[in-house]
Amino acid sequence: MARKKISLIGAGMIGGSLAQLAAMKELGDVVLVDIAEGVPQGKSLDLLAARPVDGYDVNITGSNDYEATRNSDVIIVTAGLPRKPGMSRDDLVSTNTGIMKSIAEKVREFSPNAFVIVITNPLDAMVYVMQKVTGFPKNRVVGMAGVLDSARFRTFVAMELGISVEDITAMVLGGHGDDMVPIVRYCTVAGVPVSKFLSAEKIAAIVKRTQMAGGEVVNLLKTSAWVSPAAAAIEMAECFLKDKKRVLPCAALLEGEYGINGYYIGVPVVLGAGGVERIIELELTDEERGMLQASFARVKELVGLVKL
Ligand code: A3D
Repeated sequence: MARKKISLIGAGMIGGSLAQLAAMKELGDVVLVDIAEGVPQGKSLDLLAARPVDGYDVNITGSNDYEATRNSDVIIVTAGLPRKPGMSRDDLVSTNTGIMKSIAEKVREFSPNAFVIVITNPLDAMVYVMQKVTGFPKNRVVGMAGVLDSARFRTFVAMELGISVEDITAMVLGGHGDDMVPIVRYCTVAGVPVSKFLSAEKIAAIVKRTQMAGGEVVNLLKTSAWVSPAAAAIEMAECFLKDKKRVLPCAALLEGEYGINGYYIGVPVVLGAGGVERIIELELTDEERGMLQASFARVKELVGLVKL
């Protein structure tokens, strides 16, 4: 069986971590593409030299040319500018729209059958641009945010309780902004609602920290997180490549679900070989629905700034 091909557009901090994870998990051959000359080539050479030590047999190529990505099975896009301290995700819209548009044209030309995962911020707008410009069916273009936001929620609950992160499940919906919607009712500790373990005040504090977690890292590191976003996107790629059919919160194009039409926003989806195979419509309380609508209003505003 021929190896799968995973192309990473953007060989910066997240791109490098994606390459390492994809190679170590032997998901397929890895191609790193970036406009910065030498960077994708240098990162791939570094990773190639780790193979004998870590023991994995995939090819890793770095290039400034999209020819190297031809016929990719999976494309993960991180190209763009990261957020700097004090910079909102909105500031990034116009610059990253231009970048995303040029990449989408190359993706359509070189890998017309690929499953595309977008990470570049502002996420809900950038994944929208990718789908519009490629014209790919909605099941093949998805945004990574909810897996990371939920992982952050799970991390903070686990830290508070001193219980394994593996036993905490969480579901963060909505746009990837400070008004994202962690659904507390669906957060469990080995299947038991988290409200049986933590006070309402503690939970509220964890919700707030989750919503601001991206900014917390930016303030500390002066740039955005890269290890956890990469891990989250690789989990999504793995679902597609291995047809796992896992239920993960992802930015998916809604066509009436949750009362939203024609926009990408974070919702639970089934991810398998068909990409986004199904969108799961959870029953929400009035309060949760209100939070989702508020988050959607922000997404709509961001997408309104997109000029294609
Ligand atoms: P960074 O290390 O700057 O890497 C971005 C790379 O993109 C750089 O190497 C650039 O040279 C490259 N690039 C710029 N323009 C192009 C182009 N036209 N074609 C190809 N490559 C190009 O950033 P990063 O890896 O830390 O972050 C990447 C993106 O992910 C940013 O937009 C972040 O805001 C975003 N991000 C999203 C999340 C989510 O949860 C959605 C989390 C963390 C970061």
